[in-house]
Amino acid sequence: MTSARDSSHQSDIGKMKLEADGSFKRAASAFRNWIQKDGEFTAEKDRYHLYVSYACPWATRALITRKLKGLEDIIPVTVVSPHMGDNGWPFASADPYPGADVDPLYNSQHVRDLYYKADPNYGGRFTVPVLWDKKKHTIVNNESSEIIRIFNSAFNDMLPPEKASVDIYPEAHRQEIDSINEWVYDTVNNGVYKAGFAVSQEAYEKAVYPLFESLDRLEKMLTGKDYLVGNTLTEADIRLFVTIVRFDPVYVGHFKCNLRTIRNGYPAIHTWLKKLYWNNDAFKSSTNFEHIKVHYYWSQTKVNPTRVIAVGPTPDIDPL
Ligand SMILES: N[C@@H](CCC(=O)N[C@@H](CS)C(=O)NCC(=O)O)C(=O)O
Repeated sequence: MTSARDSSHQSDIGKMKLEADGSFKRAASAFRNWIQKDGEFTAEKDRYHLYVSYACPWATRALITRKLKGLEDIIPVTVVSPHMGDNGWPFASADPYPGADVDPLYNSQHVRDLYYKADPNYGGRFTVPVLWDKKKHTIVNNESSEIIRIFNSAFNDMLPPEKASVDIYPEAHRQEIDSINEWVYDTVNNGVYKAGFAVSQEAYEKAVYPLFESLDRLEKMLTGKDYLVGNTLTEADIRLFVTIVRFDPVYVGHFKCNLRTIRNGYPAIHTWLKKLYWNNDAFKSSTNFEHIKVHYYWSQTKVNPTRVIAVGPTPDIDPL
């Protein structure tokens, strides 16, 4: 169905449109359904499937939340190869990379095949994560910020009490979480991409200085604290973790975010990062440094045309 179609403008990051001033603007996700009682998509076992890349910070939000909530048996996961090329993200059948899986549902060769199955006229980008419905053969949602909120509550009736009660978006802290998410998304999560994808000095500097101002602000917030909000693990931590764990291995070099490193410049953020990673398996098991490094340095040929993968830093993350 998809082989004859030229979708390279939708999947080749090098053909991604930039703004007139050389800056990068991320497009909105297209599938935004919710899993809920009496809705089109209800909570069921053996109905949903999650497609991710270990390389992708947005997908890793979903992986971490799935583990924290104990959803492993309810929502199986499939991992793509980190070699995102001209046809987008490949499954292991198209690129047998260690740690990548074949698509167990349709034997798709690339993630774009799933998008076309969901909508033959789809015209957007073929991004991960994808939360898939096996019953309707379509995408429920491809926006990670919503997928993690779905995971947080939609399946609670089917979970044991100790997992149902895990709440990464507690009512009492919602306002604070939302307001942190807003500037962390703009200047940190997406800020590193804006710095890295900029093709003008001005666009780069407009991203990189606010990024480090936000890291300075986060450093103050995390001094003497294990979590960003209250005294509890929330989605604000999850959303920040996925960027910070990639920072020294990839963003410092590849995206030119090199005013400071986390390990040498931000002691409180560094301690927070190491505690989450080493003390909580949901974070460690969702982080694959090899997929991360290979993906960025290999796939983003506009930024790194030689595809040479930087070997450092060693270790990828310091011990506690
Ligand atoms: N807003 C989306 C963004 C997801 C996203 O951009 N994923 C990247 C990987 S890090 C991707 O799949 N890009 C493929 C492409 O743009 O062609 C989310 O948070 O779920």
